[in-house]
Amino acid sequence: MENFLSVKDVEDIDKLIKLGLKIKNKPLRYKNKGRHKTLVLLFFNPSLRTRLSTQKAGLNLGMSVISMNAAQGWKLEFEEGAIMNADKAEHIKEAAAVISQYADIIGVRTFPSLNDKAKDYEDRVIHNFVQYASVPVISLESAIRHPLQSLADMITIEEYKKTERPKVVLTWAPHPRALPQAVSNSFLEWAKTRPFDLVLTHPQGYELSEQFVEGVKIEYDQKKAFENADFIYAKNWSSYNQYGQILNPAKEWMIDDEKMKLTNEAKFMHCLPVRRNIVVADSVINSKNALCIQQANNRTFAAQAVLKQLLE
Ligand code: SN0
Repeated sequence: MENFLSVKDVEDIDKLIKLGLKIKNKPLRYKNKGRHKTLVLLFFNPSLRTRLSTQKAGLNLGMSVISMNAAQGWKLEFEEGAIMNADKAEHIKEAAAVISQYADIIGVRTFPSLNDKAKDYEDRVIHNFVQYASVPVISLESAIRHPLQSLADMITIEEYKKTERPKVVLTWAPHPRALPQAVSNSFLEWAKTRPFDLVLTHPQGYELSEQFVEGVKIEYDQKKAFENADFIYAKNWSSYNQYGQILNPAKEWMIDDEKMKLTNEAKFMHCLPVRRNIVVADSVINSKNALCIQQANNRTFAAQAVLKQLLE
């Protein structure tokens, strides 16, 4: 693996999931793998789980970890040929090259603008880091993907599945703010490669980008989608076609007990942070079938599996 930006960077997905589970079983198994190596994590946007779990993953491998809130420093210029006479103090070309002098691996977290679809879907911040850094780059969530979250989700499903081919449903859920499509895009991209009966359900107007939904079964009736499901993965996203907008609040799409009763005693999954009683009813997220905390725990082992492969 050269960089970790999406599932496409992974040579053997099954092997990476198994490695995550092996590490979970004994987190300090490779505790000297990263000795005298430095992991630099740059956050252009806030993070709780990604920051702490990736930091812990690096520490479990013996790495030194430096985290930086990049949004608080000066602004970086990404435009080729820019005349830099405004507020941007440094070009990505120098910044990525300089950080590479201190880091053996660079992690980058960035969110989309949700205004300019073409720019967001170019995923320029992360791709520019790859282009101008001289060390491997790992996505800590980019404008359009969140691969470490998805790997943790695949590890979690592997742990809790009761059949060889579980029915896995990604359902849109309501939210008061316009959110990125990154978690959902990535979830589909990873889930498609797994032996799942995969179903996507959302209200009309919340269709995701064709590059992520290609080959995925879409069911507009949420209740029908839930029938016999083994895993319900809930996530809000703003519209892709009417880019970044909340078209229809669709409050009736909240996940509640009545809908969960239609499933095959499904496990409930969410990447967190979650708005209780908007996205999901207390009774569902408080139940023994909710896996959110286990998902968050698996973030460490997902990051550790990826860092181990990058170190090699
Ligand atoms: C982010 C998102 O991409 O949807 C991070 C997910 C890992 N979610 C939020 O920012 C939620 C913020 C809120 O106000 O609830």
